Amino acid sequence: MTDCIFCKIASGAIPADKVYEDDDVLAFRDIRPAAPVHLLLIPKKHIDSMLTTTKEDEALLGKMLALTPNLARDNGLGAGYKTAINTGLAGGQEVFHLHLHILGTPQQ
Ligand code: D5M
Repeated sequence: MTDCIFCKIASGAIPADKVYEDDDVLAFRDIRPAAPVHLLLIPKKHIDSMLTTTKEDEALLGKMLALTPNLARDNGLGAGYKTAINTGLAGGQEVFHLHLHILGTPQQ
């Protein structure tokens, strides 16, 4: 989707503070952090929100969730972290490209 900001980040058309990338997903720092560490994990493929996922997205969604412990550990959140997916306008979603928030405070 050409007017989607997260598609533009995924394609490299606009910059982001990336912390992880592979063929399917990308993680980068949220520009409006709500915690000392605040990452966003997105599929590279455009999906509007959880409201528009299909059965064929199951493996991708599972991969995203399964990646969160390593992403958290690599960014100082090995002791624990919070995940959130805002879904739809009524769910507080602002950017309509599916993303998983990973938030936390590094422990000493
Ligand atoms: O959260 C959307 C999140 O996306 C919000 O926390 C700000 C963040 N955001 C928006 N634009 C950017 C760019 N360009 N880089 C990094 N982070 C960004 P939502 O769940 O939709 O409410």
